[in-house]
Amino acid sequence: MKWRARSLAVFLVAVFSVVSEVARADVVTNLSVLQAVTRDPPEAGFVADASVKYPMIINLAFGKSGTTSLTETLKKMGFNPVHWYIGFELTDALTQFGRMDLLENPFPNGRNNSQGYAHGRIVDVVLNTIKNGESLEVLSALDSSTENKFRAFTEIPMWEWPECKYPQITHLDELVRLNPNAKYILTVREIHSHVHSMIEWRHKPRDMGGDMARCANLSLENDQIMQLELEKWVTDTNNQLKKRMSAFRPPVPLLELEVSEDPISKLMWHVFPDGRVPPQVEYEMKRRNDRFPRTNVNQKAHV
Ligand SMILES: *[C@@H]1O[C@H](CO)[C@@H](O)[C@H](O)[C@H]1NC(C)=O
Ligand SMILES: *[C@@H]1O[C@H](CO)[C@@H](O)[C@H](O)[C@H]1NC(C)=O
Ligand SMILES: CC(=O)N[C@H]1CO[C@H](CO)[C@@H](O)[C@@H]1O
Repeated sequence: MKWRARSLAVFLVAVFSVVSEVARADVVTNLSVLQAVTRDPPEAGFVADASVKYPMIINLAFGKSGTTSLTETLKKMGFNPVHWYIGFELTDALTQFGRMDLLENPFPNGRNNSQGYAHGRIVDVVLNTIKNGESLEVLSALDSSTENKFRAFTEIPMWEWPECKYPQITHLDELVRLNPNAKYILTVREIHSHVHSMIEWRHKPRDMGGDMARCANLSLENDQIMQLELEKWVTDTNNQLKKRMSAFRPPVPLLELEVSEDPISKLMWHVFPDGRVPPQVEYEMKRRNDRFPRTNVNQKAHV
């Protein structure tokens, strides 16, 4: 906890210069009082600094793990995040600056829209950058107008059987190699409710649980069996992912984040380890009292 160490140091200097004759026992007493103050509010250790740039955040998790709460928060903080759907802003920017190639569907026999492009999924952009050996920073670098945009990727995988796309697992090595400065996170949720929520996600043309089970070669016999098999598959896959992340040399830090319980500051210490944050980040942490939004803001179908 660097920030606490820092406030301790500042306090000690103050105490010894102002009241140098103070007894050691007194310092200890007063230190504990001061620490109680600096811990509350929890974001007190962060310093707003307009010169701080937004690092890139990449979430390696599957959907329905709290990605909408995460997206809403990062949006307000100014990361201009991309959730699973790339939206008009990025589509327009890619078109305007001559990078329509990143919108192509790299999946053999993949479904295209009427213009011959993929369905506006960020997963295709991710796969295309990997194929080209490019960093996802290329999206921010399109033009000075996109400089501070598209700094977070909150949900990458897309299951649209027979298209099975989850590059954060299948192409993890390349993704990490091409994006060495990104801050990697894994949103997690209690596994039973996570998988249940995926299976409930049946809104044509998407069937998240069913398509995921097909892609992972699991049984589709009935929802109960699918639930159990998916729980095991998701658990195993995330465990393998964590093992692979810790095996990189130098190690690549991965933050597991439970948005229903963890404070926003847990994510922000990972993203801004020295505690200096863009002012909008500090403002949003305070405004939300350091909590991610808890209501399920994602009631609408992924269509
Ligand atoms: C979809 O478009 C890509 C190029 O973006 C092409 O290679 C592919 O064959 C097309 N798929 C179909 C089914 O037409
Ligand atoms: C499912 O089976 C296909 C065909 O054998 C294979 O290519 C694919 O990798 C399998 N998927 C998983 C997640 O194991
Ligand atoms: C330096 C300082 O503020 N010392 C105070 C620490 O707290 C005790 C009471 O707990 C005071 O008596 C000291 O003056």
